[in-house]
Amino acid sequence: MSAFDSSWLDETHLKKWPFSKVVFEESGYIEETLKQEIGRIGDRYITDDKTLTFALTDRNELVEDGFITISVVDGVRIEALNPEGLLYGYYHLYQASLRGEDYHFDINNPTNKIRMINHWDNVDGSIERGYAGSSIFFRNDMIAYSKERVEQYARMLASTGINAISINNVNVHHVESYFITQKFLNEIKALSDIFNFYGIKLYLSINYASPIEIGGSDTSDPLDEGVIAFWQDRFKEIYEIIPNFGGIVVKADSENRPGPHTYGRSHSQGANMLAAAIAPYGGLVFWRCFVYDNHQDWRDRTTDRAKAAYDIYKPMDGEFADNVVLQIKNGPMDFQIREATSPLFGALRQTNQALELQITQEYTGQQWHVCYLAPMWKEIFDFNTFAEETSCTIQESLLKYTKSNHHRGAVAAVVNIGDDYNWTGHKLAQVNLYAYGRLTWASHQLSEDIASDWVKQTFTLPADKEAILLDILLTSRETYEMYTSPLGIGWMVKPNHHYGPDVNGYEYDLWGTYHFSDRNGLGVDRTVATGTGYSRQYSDSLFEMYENLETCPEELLLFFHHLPYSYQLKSGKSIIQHIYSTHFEGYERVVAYSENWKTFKDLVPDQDFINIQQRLVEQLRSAREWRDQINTYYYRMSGVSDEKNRIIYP
Ligand code: GCV
Repeated sequence: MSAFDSSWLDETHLKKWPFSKVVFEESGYIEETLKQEIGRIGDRYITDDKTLTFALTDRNELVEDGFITISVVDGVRIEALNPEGLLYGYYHLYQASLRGEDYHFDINNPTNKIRMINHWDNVDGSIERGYAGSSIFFRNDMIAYSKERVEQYARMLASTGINAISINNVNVHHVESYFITQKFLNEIKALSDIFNFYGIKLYLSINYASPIEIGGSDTSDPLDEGVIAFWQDRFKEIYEIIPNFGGIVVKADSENRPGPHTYGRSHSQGANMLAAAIAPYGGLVFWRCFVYDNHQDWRDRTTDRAKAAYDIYKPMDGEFADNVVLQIKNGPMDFQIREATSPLFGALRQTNQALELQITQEYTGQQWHVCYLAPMWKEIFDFNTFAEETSCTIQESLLKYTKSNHHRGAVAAVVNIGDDYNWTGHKLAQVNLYAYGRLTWASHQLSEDIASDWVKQTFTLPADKEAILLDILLTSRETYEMYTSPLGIGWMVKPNHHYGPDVNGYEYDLWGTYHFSDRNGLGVDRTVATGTGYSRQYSDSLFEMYENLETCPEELLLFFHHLPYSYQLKSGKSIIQHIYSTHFEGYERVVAYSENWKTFKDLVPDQDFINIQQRLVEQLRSAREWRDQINTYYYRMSGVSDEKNRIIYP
């Protein structure tokens, strides 16, 4: 048996596979991949003597990577514009077979062109914000991996439509700075080949200060000729070794990382220099917008971290080169369980942009808590930015407001896998990786359907148990939100590692993540009228909605307003009562999850049963801690008792 599980692709779950014959009319390089994939199924599961045909086509109803499945007399034809499309078509059919579903004969085009995974893996084998063991690529300052494992990973990604991967942390330390040199490039090429086999392009995160760190220069000024020559040389060599290298991901001037600001240069100057050097090879520069002052003074109520990215990048709209993609986190703070969406979406009109999501559960329970993230991601994709006062969702803005059509639609996410047997630490966290791929392909799919597909492909359960598991997944995000920080205020986590409650952990720190609780109330006033003015970064209708207490969505009330504990919510409850009730109820929900899971014994493999059970024990312990610390803190602050007299420790 392998040291890792075969995830949602396990062929032993096959309910039917009617194809005894496969015909490749024309399928390009992917023919080898398809043969290998079909070879895994072998003859064991064949139920009929139908033919599966693969053919490249020039149908104009298809876009790149899209596919069409057609019912024909002797079986099924899959057609696509490009080889990768055939692979996606195959996985579509194969996964339907795993679920025992009838094939839908339809056209399936992806919405986004670049569907990317970002690793935060370090070459010593550790993973920044990783909760599922060590890196599957690196160990002891070397590239070291199991080929079988990386192949299985590439399959998993390709089966959901992922077509791009960056393999190292955006915080690029000393040894990793050499990834772009002969020292590592041949080994990286071998990794790249594994991913290419599944239609996935490899990218690297680079150190902006590489000319100094590894090039013997005394500057990384983007306008310096030596610096320009350094990068030209690097890209020349990279592309000689890895001809279809995807490009680079850059974290610059962010959380103490070096960047163009050091030299008084703008981010467009910094990014465009790299873009010019990589352009001859068709490479892309993913430039992250997670830039803010991380040396704030809590005494100063005018500086607002949430405002930083818009203040920096909006004035540069239109200045970035055609092959630069600005990578923007979904919210203006940092992957909280609830925060507003970044005002850059809809505001940038002439800039290629990518939405950045976080699959790894840094602030959402670190893969000890079950937290199905698809419902949150759907809200983000579907969020109406009201750009130009017309309806325009974030997903639409990714397609509409670009500099170059070539890169229309890009989404990236920080992945949640490591070398744990089940990839994600918590077996149920696999669903987040699966759902990310599915939503990045087409965000109109329902969270329920995606979760249900994952459950069906992963376990074999009777209908009533399937419904229970689905209910756990679908309510889990709300549950987590209930027992952690209230009404969009976020944070309140223990500093540095970000796990577990610590109401004031960051309150007097320099990271700009405050809640300003006092004896009267709590929340961050981001209004124009009396606060930091952040609300003005949105289009007019959103600005008015957030600015105004009556129309501000309640789940974000404390993200935008500082309010008294007595403030009455639409439910009729005061804020303080809402805090108490959600914390008690959230905890009770976890009690129910644990009780329900006990009934899954013998219905799922022992290893999975025990894994999930142990995680639920920890989730329960942690949820209790959250409940009691938050409730006690606000009881002490406000002096108000719980209306229902539940236990709050004084
Ligand atoms: C890779 C947050 C995380 C950091 C991460 C950073 C980023 O601050 O806590 O670990 O660094 O985001 O996205 O660059």
